[in-house]
Amino acid sequence: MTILVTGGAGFIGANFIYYELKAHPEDRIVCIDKLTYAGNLETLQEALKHPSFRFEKIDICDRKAVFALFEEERPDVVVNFAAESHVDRSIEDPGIFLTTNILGTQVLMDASRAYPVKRYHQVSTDEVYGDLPLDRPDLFFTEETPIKTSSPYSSSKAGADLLVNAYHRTFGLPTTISRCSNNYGPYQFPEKLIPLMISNARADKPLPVYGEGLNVRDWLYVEDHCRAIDLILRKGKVGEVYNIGGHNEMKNIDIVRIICAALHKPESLITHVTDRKGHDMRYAIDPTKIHEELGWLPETKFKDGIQKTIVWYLEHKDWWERIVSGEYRNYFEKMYGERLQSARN
Ligand code: TDX
Repeated sequence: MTILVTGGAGFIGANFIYYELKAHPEDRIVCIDKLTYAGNLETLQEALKHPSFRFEKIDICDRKAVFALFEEERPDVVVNFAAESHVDRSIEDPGIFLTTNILGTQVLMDASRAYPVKRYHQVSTDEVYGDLPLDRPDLFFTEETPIKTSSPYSSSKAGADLLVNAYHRTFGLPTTISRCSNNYGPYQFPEKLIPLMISNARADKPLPVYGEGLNVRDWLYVEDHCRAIDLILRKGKVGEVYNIGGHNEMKNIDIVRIICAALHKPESLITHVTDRKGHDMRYAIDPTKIHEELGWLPETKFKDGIQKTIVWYLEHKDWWERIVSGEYRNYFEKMYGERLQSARN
């Protein structure tokens, strides 16, 4: 079958492409990506050598280009990873989040109706459920937890999810949605917590921890997420939502300490900076449904996954050093310049 992967030059999309090429070499993968700051064609270098892989630089909001590609390729399955995904950027400038994440999803689903697909899968996030209090470790997000977003980013993802459900109910589009907890692993853009801390620690730069660093995230190795999506595509029930998470809750500050220790860097690099506006306290996924219905369980333990990730970043310095220059350097200055300045005073 032909799988159309959108946003495949980004972190999770690229990992998914490599997973599929290996697990299902009989399938054809067509990838479209706008190649924004977060999408790097270098990431797909190996995939581009593969005879059953095709890449096109297309923005999911470009209706004409998307429809032309559907006309040509007639994909059986669409997996939509394409999204603006960084919460801090959405606080600075919400507009592009609404355009890409909601209207882009609409374009893809319109094309999936015009050239009928067997499945349209929307890659969503646990952030659509809002956050949980730190003093209620018994609470988890289930698929029935009400949508209650905090940031422009999570609101845009929730908007897209609602639209996906509407297209299923109104037009009978065969949809599924997955909502995963925080991912980490190779090819993650170094604006996100783990790669940012690795690249800064390597360069003996301050490690900017928002507030006290007590916020909790539920970390999952990206390959486990890819395997879950693959299972949903092949065995999941149409019209359903599946939560994905590995019961691996950790405080931000503990993650940063682990990275310092692994890189033999002093904890004195840790710098507490102004907190994120509307900062979610805790995310925690209940993955019972995907476990019971599809037999999914995470395979990589955090202690192994974080080691693998650190080694990957050390061995792929060229990949992220090129990124941590140019546009990203300006971004870093804008987002952290004042925060670090006020932490020093
Ligand atoms: O410099 C930092 N300092 C810091 O303390 C950064 C970048 C982050 N943080 C904190 C904020 C969060 O509590 O670390 C935690 C993780 O931050 P991010 O890596 O930005 O991820 P998060 O905000 O949790 O959102 C992520 O998970 C859900 C992804 O970015 C989303 O795209 C995904 O949907």
